Amino acid sequence: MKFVDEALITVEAGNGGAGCLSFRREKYIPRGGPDGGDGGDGGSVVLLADENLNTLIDFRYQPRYRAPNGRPGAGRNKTGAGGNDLVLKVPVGTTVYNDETDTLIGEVVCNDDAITIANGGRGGLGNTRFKSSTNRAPRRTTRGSPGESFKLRLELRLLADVGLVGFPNAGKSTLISQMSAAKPKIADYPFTTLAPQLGVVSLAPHRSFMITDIPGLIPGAAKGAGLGIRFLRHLTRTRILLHLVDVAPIDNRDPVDIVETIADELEQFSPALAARERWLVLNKVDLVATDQREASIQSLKESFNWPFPVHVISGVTGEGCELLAYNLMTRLEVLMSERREDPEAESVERIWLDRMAEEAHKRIAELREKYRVKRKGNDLGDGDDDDDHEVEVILVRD
Ligand SMILES: Nc1nc2c(ncn2[C@@H]2O[C@H](COP(=O)(O)OP(=O)(O)OP(=O)(O)O)[C@@H](O)[C@H]2O)c(=O)[nH]1
Ligand SMILES: [Mg+2]
Repeated sequence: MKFVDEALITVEAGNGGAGCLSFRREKYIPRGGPDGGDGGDGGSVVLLADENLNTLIDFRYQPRYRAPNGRPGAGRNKTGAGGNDLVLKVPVGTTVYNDETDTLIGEVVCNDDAITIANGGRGGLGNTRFKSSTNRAPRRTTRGSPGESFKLRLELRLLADVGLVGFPNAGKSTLISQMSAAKPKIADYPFTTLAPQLGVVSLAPHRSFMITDIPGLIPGAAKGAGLGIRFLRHLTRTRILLHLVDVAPIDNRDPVDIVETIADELEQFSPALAARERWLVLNKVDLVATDQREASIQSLKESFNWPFPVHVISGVTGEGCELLAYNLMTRLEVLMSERREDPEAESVERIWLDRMAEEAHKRIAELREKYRVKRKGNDLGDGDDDDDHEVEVILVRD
């Protein structure tokens, strides 16, 4: 299944049915009064979150949606049938924007969350409605009002508690496969991961959290290098970031330098995301000779002078992974209960989430525009598919 996290769609709600002009005609009842019924309301277009979905691919194949019109009213005061709502199922975590005004319409964050994205038109009034003491035989009716119609942009941001960032080959996918049941592709070349992966880290019944792995970042990612920064959007709903770094890189680059490079890219993408709680994870410790391990890790820790927790692990041997999972779970529980019990903490978190969402939305829109201009320059048309990757994505939830 192809992972698509953006789609442009056009939605049209149904028009209201017209009101009816009719008079009662019955044997022995001369000049029966008006009996024209109202038109039915047009169907609305509704987004419904479905936890079984995890891509917006279907909306790429079918970009137009129209809900049925309401039926006209009829004689004998019969109201026309309403048009049924058209329900579009989307993955949990989908946000919808009006593409023309770039305004946020809403988002669905829980299974079965629903939002009406285009309201159906109201049915018109039949002539019965215009009966009065001075006008016993009104010939007036109204037409139904038109349904709303919009060009919308759907954006999917995955919901996870913990997000992984790091250079390609840092070992992100190895770690997610060590901690969860997810089985992402792992290889010793950069950009093995082409689309976000999700995994559930389960410590005990009712003690689990979601972790997401995104493609690696490289210098210049904010300007579109490598797979770019567009996948960073999927970290903007996480609570803790894990910044993974290879402590023994093949090219002997300085890990401190590597981490700073990524931090710069995060900052350019979204200052709010860059300021989020980000734990440092020193990975591949098994590659450091045992007798030098303690000293070299200690000196690395000192040069980092990291403001958040630092963990030392090996994704391959599993060393340090259990402790990392345990500490993450404990911290997430503390953060969750703070949010629940302290309205102040809840509102700070909401503001933070909104800022990250807005910054991510803006940066990705800028990148999209840049690609569009570039494609036009190259005469390649300006489709919306510049961010597609023909990849297989496996989202493991359990
Ligand atoms: N020795 C050792 N090798 C590791 C460790 N973690 C990952 N590797 C190796 O490093 C290489 C890259 O690992 P991945 O998990 O694919 O790295 P990634 O960060 O997901 O890379 P991208 O998807 O390209 O961004 C693979 O060959 C892994 O086997 C570790 O703790 N120790
Ligand atoms: Mg990977």
